[in-house]
Amino acid sequence: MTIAEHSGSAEGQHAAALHAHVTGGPTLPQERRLVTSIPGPISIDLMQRTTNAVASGVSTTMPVFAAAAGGGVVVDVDGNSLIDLGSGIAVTGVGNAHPRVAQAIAEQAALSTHTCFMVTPYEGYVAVAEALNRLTPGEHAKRSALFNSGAEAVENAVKIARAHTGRQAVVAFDHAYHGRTNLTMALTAKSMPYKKGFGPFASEIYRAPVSYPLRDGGQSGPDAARAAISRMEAQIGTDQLAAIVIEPILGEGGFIVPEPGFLPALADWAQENGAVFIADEVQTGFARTGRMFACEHEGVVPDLITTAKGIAGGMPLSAVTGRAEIMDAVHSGGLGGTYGGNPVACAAALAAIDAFENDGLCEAAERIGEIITRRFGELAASDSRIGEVRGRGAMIAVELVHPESGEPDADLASRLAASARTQGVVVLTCGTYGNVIRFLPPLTIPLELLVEGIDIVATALRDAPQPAR
Ligand code: PLZ
Repeated sequence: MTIAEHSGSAEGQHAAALHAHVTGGPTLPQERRLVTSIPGPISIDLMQRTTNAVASGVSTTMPVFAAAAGGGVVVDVDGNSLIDLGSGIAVTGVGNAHPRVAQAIAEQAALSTHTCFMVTPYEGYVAVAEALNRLTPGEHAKRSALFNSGAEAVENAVKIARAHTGRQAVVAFDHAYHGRTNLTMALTAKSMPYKKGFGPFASEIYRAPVSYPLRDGGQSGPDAARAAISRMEAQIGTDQLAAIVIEPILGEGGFIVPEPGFLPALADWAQENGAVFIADEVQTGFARTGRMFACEHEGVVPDLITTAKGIAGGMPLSAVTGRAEIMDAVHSGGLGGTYGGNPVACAAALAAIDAFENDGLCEAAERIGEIITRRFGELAASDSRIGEVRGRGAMIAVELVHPESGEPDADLASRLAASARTQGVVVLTCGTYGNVIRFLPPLTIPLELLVEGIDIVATALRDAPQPAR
């Protein structure tokens, strides 16, 4: 039996995926196909094993086990092919198991899986650093250091900023998300589920208000920045401030796009006062917003930029990149970690970065954004449960509200997401109030599949019972 003939079964899908990896040839059939109910019987069995074996604090969005993924689909162990509108939380921008990434991983894994850059270094790490120094905003001299996760990158950016400034205080914003480690929990704004019961948190972290156009009474960007700055001046004192950490679009907090002028005003103020401006582009980076980095939409040049997620096509890798004089302020041996910049992850990153630069993925992100924004923008005109459609490129959110009050409607968001998921669409929610549906498709998703996926979400919204008046 050929792979094509066999492709109805889970084994066949798996074989087809492996075949694609080895040959760089055809990817999985780009279709939504349900052959069982969701979840199917094999997933249900695996979920039972999960309950017995995996700590219950680790939850899953969908009780559906993946067997293979690529282009715009995730194929589950029961042979269902789901439309992927989440990219494993904004990671597989180049597409899951991208053939060139998979090939680079296989080739590097056959040569060496690990030596530790701090023991016997290897070229791949240096090449990733060079690529990041070249691609990130600003023409100044830069250095990079590599780590494993987004949280680890943010922690290290804070360490570097403190070493450089000799100051301790760090400001993060309302609705921020920076990770789950102790320092990054302190930076993260939302208590449930990230912080509850896990304190005490790292000290010398302060919070400032952010520009949230839907919910801050229509403040302009510069006005919102002035409010944040006066908070920082009053509560910290500018000579105590080591760094400002901000996501150019606040991701987990609800894809909040600050009003124009907010980010540049903060960056200018930080520079005038000797504080390090850190852009956390873990979620927004690598073509996701239609530019290589989201800061570029407003011409903001951060002192330090943290990256992860999209950087390596799904391999765990993260980085801090920034001004040479800030990065080099740390004493020798002050930064590192056993696995940081693992050679297999670096090989994956070099292949992924090549795809970001040469496969038209920024343009793809813009097209994706136009399609989603148009679809939900039209709906919003006649459905007052849509408070706002916002975002940039392939990072678009629909914030759902109670029409009368404008209050967040988290229940509607979770019902919509649940309905779409049982129909074979992987869709995520987010937001401080849990009332935001977010779209983060792989940038390689075929557009027909994207349209089919968002139609299912839009129809679920149309069919969701309106609240009693
Ligand atoms: N900074 C801006 O978006 C990770 C979190 C999912 P890690 N966002 C997804 C979850 O529930 O854990 C993220 C981010 C921004 C930092 C991080 C942290 O990146 O790789 O998850 O540590």
